[in-house]
Amino acid sequence: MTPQDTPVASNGQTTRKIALITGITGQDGSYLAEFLLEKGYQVHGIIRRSSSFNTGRINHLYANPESHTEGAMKLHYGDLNDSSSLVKIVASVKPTEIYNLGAMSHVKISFDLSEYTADVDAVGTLRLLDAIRTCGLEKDVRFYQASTSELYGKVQEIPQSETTPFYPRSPYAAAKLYAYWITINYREAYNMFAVNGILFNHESPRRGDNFVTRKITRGVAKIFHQTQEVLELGALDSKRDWGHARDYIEAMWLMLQHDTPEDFVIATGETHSVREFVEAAFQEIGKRIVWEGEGINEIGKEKGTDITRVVVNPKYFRPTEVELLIGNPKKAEEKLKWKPKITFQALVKEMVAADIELMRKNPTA
Ligand code: NDP
Ligand code: GDR
Repeated sequence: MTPQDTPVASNGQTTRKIALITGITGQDGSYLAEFLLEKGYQVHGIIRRSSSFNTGRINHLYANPESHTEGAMKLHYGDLNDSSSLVKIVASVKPTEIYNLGAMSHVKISFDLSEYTADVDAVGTLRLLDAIRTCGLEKDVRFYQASTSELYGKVQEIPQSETTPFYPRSPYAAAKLYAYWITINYREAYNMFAVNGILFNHESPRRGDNFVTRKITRGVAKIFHQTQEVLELGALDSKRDWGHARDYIEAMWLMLQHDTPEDFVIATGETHSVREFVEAAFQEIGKRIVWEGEGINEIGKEKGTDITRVVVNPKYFRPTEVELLIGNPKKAEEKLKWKPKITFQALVKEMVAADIELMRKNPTA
C-alpha cells in the first residue's frame, strides 16, 4: 500500500491522515511537522524558493530516513502569492488537513511591507481556500487558519476571548483580520470545516531572531559569552501573554479533530511585560540590569561584572503599538481539553539555555 492510498474504516469514513502545512519552515510549522509525523501522518510542506537555505528548522526531520525516504514527509515549492502553485500542490497531495501557517509574520516589518503583507497574509489565505474548492475537496479537507491575538490590538476588554471585538493596529493585523473573516465566510458559504485558532504569542528556541523574546535570549547568551556588551530594545512596557510553541501546535491539531468547526483562543491567561522577560532572562546568568535610553528617567550609575546595560532605542518603536494582551483560554480548556503545560519561567529558562549552548558551539551564530 502506498501512503497515498485511502484505507476506509468499517463506518465508511476515511482514515487517511495527510497534512499539508504552509509555513513548514517556520517556528510553528517545524514543531507541527514533528508532532504530526509522530502521530503517523503523511506530512507535506510548502517551501519558498530562497537564495539561501531556509529549511534549517526541519533539516533534522528531512535527514531522518524514516521521515522522507519512506514518504512520510515531502516538501513542495510553492508560494501563498502564487495561486497556480497552490492548486497544483493541493490537487496532487489531496490532503485531509491543511494548516495555513505561512505568513509575513513580523508586526513591525509589516509597516514597511504593507502591500506584500496583505497579499500573502490576507489574499494568500483566500487563494488557499479557493485552491481547495478548485480541486473539489471542500468536503474532504479540514482547514486551520493561523489567526492571532494581534487582531485585538487596542484594548477593548481584558482578558480577550472569542467574543472580544477586534481593533487591529498594524498592516499585519489588518491582513490577518481579512484572513479570519474569509475563513469564517468559506465555512458558512460552502459548509467547509474551516477554523481560526486565535493564538497569543508563543515562543521557543526556534523563534525567529528578530522577535523580542529570541532577541533577548540571544542577547543574554552573547553577553554571557562576552561577545556582546549591550542589549538594545524598543517598548519595554508592552505586555504579552507568552506561551510555548510546542503546547500551541497541539491546540491547532485538536481544533481539527473537534466534532464541529469552531474558532478558539489559545493562551495561558497570564501576561508579562517585555521588561519582566528581560529581567527573568538575565536572572538565568546572574546579572542585574541598568536601564538606559528614551523614557528612562533615572540612569543607573552602577558598574560591575554582574551588571548589564539594556538600552531603549526608539528605532524599535512601532507607529502604533499593541500595549496589552492577555487571553482567556476557557473555551479551549472546556471543549478541546487543552491546557498549556510549559510555564513562563520554564520557557525563559529553556530559551536562554538553548541560546547559550548554540553560541558555545557556534560563536558567530
Ligand atoms: P514564522 O515567521 O516563524 O514562519 C512563517 C512561515 O511562513 C515560514 O515558513 C515562511 O517561510 C512562511 N512564508 C512566509 N511568506 C510566505 C509566502 N509568501 N508563501 C508561503 N510561505 C510563506 O512564524 P511562526 O511559525 O511564528 O507563526 C506561524 C503562523 O502563526 C504565522 O501565520 C503567524 O502569523 C501566526 N501566528 C504566530 C504567533 C506566534 O506567536 N508565533 C501567534 C499567532 C499567530 P520562510 O522560512 O521561507 O521565510
Ligand atoms: P508581536 O511580537 O509583535 O507581539 O507579534 P514581537 O516579539 O515582535 O513584539 C512583542 C512586543 O515587544 C516589543 N519590543 C520589541 N519587539 C521586537 N520585535 N524587537 C525589539 O527590539 C523590541 N523591543 C520591544 C514590541 O514593540 C511588542 O510590543 C508576534 C508575532 O509572532 C506575530 O506573528 C503574532 O501574530 C503575534 O506575536 C501574536
